[in-house]
Amino acid sequence: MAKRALITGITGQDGSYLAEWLLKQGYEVHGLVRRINATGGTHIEGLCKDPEIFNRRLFLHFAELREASALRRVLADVGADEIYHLAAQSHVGLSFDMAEITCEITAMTTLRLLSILRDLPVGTRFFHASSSEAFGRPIASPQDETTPFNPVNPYGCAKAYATNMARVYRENYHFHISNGILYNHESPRRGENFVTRKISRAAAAIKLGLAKDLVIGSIDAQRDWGHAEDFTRGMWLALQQSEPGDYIFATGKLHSVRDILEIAFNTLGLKWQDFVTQDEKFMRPPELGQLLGNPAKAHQVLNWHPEWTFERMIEQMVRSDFNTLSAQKR
Ligand code: NDP
Ligand code: GDR
Repeated sequence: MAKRALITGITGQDGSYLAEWLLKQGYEVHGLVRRINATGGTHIEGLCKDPEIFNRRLFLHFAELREASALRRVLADVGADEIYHLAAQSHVGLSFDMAEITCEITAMTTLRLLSILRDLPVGTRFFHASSSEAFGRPIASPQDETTPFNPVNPYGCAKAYATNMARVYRENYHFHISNGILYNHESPRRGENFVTRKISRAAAAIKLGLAKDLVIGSIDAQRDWGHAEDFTRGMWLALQQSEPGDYIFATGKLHSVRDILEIAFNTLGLKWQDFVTQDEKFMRPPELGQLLGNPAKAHQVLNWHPEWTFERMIEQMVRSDFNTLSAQKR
């Protein structure tokens, strides 16, 4: 019989890649959504329009993440072998303006789901999408699974809380719960307000004469950027192990926003210096310390190795935005 997986956040960047990966592995996939009839324009629209897949191997369920009774009903009805908890308010900058909602969705919903696990059949496996933002202003660099958390924004606080709760439930109830401590990962499906996609889209729009310039925050900011397809494969690998655990998913390489600008504009034969300016309103508080992951454990235990390079990923994003905007222009 096919294994059954439930994904929260299935309409997001990672949820959509994970759904495609699990379907390829032969799973029956269930997704939790907040608007049952509104998959149009989301990353799973294609899957939902495929009569071979939708309501045959892919099923959607409506539940408000703040309502424990609704979550409990869906989890009990689906009876998943594996639960991938990806839903979150995932924008760091916005989390300052929406601190309560961020904690409610990102932290408390994780606790709600963990509590429901107690009433599900023994053996249900649970993956929690944690974040490098829990390390915040990291006390060591690179970070590994033993580095203490030191969050510096509401989103990072919420992820640190949820990750620690997942550890508490794993240790006290012996559940198969794994945290993936995920560093930045991108793709053509990345939200348009994250820096990689903001740049790829702007470069494409400028090349097509649809925009004149790009205004961003710090061009010196550095991150450890990987590809979402690699990271979602890692989530699956984490749940295929006989023992649960925490894993750093990262490339182990730092790049700057300037590197993204170079590659993105070069891809279209442009010089970024001719179009890019900086504005305080996109600046974050000063970042002390480097968010750089050490993925040695995921390499050794999961045999997880990223297949995408940073350069190829940025080029893919730019080409994808260029094709989409060209079609819209026509
Ligand atoms: P996205 O922002 O692309 O997707 C977030 C998902 O959560 C969407 O499906 C969204 O649904 C859902 N969601 C958000 N708020 C609510 C809500 N109030 N009720 C119901 N659903 C909601 O995130 P990613 O796919 O990039 O990330 C997946 C997970 O991994 C997140 O938990 C994120 O915090 C974490 N993570 C991501 C990293 C990255 O670089 N991408 C790095 C580290 C951690 P809808 O479509 O309806 O808005
Ligand atoms: P991040 O991603 O905050 O790391 O969170 P984002 O792409 O927003 O920022 C990355 C870096 O780029 C700098 N930056 C800008 N960022 C944005 N959004 N807009 C700008 O104009 C801009 N200019 C410079 C930022 O200051 C930062 O240093 C992502 C999310 O996916 C989280 O959910 C996830 O947990 C972390 O990655 C790991």
